Amino acid sequence: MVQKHGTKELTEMLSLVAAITKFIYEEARGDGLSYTDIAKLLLDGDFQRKLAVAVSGITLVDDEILDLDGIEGIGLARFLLDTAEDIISTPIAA
Ligand SMILES: [Ca+2]
Ligand SMILES: [Ca+2]
Repeated sequence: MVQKHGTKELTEMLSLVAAITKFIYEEARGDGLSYTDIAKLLLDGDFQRKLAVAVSGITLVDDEILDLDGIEGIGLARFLLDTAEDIISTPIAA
């Protein structure tokens, strides 16, 4: 019996990608993305935590993808849809 993996590490990785995407999207819709913006993001405590969480256990992501089942796939799809909705519905900065 192959060991069953959940989607914890994969979800953490997707959360990081989502946070970066949201940041770029907001900046692009605001005053544009600059090196200062990127520096600010990299120094942000919340972002650093997300990054650390995503990087830790990164070697397990492959295993999680390889044994994704239907329920997990639906859960991830839902997570991505919710994330996309959150990003798109963010008001444009004044
Ligand atoms: Ca900016
Ligand atoms: Ca992780």
